[in-house]
Amino acid sequence: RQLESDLHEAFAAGCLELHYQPLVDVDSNAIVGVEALMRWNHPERGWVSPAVFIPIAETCGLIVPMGKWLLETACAQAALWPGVTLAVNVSPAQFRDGDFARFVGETLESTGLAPSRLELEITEGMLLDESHKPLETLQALKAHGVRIAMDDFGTGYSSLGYLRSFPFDKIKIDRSFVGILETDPNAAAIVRSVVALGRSLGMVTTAEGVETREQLAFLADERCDQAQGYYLARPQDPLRLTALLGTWP
Ligand code: G
Ligand code: G
Ligand code: G
Ligand code: MN
Ligand code: NA
Repeated sequence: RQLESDLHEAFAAGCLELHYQPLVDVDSNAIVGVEALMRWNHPERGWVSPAVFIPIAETCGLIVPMGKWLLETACAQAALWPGVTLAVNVSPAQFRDGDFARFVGETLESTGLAPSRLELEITEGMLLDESHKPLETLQALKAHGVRIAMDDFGTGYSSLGYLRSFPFDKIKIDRSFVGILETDPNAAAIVRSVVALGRSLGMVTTAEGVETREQLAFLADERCDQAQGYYLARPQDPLRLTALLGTWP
C-alpha cells in the first residue's frame, strides 16, 4: 500500500530508470541486442525489483502510463544505438490491453525505430489468458513488423503447442537452467534440446543468466545463437551502455 503510493510518486517525479543489458552473439561475440529492464531506486528501501513493483503497477492501473513511458523511452534510446535490437518485457496487463498493438505501431513511428529492431518478450502464462485473444494480439504486433520472443522458456507450462500455434521468432531459455549447466546433467540435456528445437523451428535461441565461461562454452558447443548474463555484461544505464557499445569487446 505504502509501496503503491511511493511508486505513483516515483513515476510522477521521473525517478524510474531504464537500464539495458546486452545480448551477445555466441559465435562472433558482437553485441546484437539489448534488453530494457526497469529500475527503481526507492529513497528508503534502496533498489526495488521490477518483479515486486510491476505487479503492483498492474493492480493499481499505473502499468498503462508506465508501460507507455517505458516503450517510448526505450525505442527513442535504441534508435540512437544502430545495429542492435531492443527487447522489451511486456506485462500481462499491457498485453491484455486492446490498444497495445496500435500503441506499439504509433511508438515505432514517433521514435523512428525500425520495427524489425523491436522484440517484445512475452511469457507463456500470458497466452493462457482467456479474457482476450492472445493470437490476434500477436498477429497484430507481427503485422507491424516487430519480433516476438518467448521469455523464461521452461518455467511455465512449456507447452510445445505454443511454439507451433503462436508466431514466435525467438526462445529465451530461462536462467534457472543455464545457471546449473555445469552441475546438473538434466539441465544440460534440456538446454541442448531447446536449442535444437529452436533451430529446427527456425527460431533464434538466447540463453539467459550466463554467469561463467564454462556456461558460455557449453552454449557455443551446442550452437545456441545468443547469450545474456552477468559473465558478458550487467544491465546498465544508457550512458554506460553507450560507452560499452563503443569499446566492446
Ligand atoms: O531486472 P530484474 O532481474 O530485476 O527483473 C525482474 C523481473 O522483472 C524480470 O522477470 C523482468 O522480466 C521483469 N522486468 C524488468 N523490467 C521490466 C519492464 O520494464 N517491464 C516488465 N513488464 N517487466 C520487467
Ligand atoms: O524475466 P526476465 O528474463 O526478463 O528477467 C531478466 C532478469 O535477469 C533481469 O532482472 C536481469 O537483471 C537478470 N539477469 C541478467 N543476467 C543475469 C545473470 O547472469 N544472473 C542472474 N541471476 N540474473 C541475471
Ligand atoms: O549488480 P550491478 O553490477 O548491476 O550493480 C551495479 C550498481 O547498480 C549497484 O551498486 C546498484 O547500486 C545499481 N543497481 C542498479 N539496478 C540495480 C538492481 O536492480 N539491483 C541491484 N542490486 N543494484 C542495482
Ligand atoms: Mn526478459
Ligand atoms: Na527471462
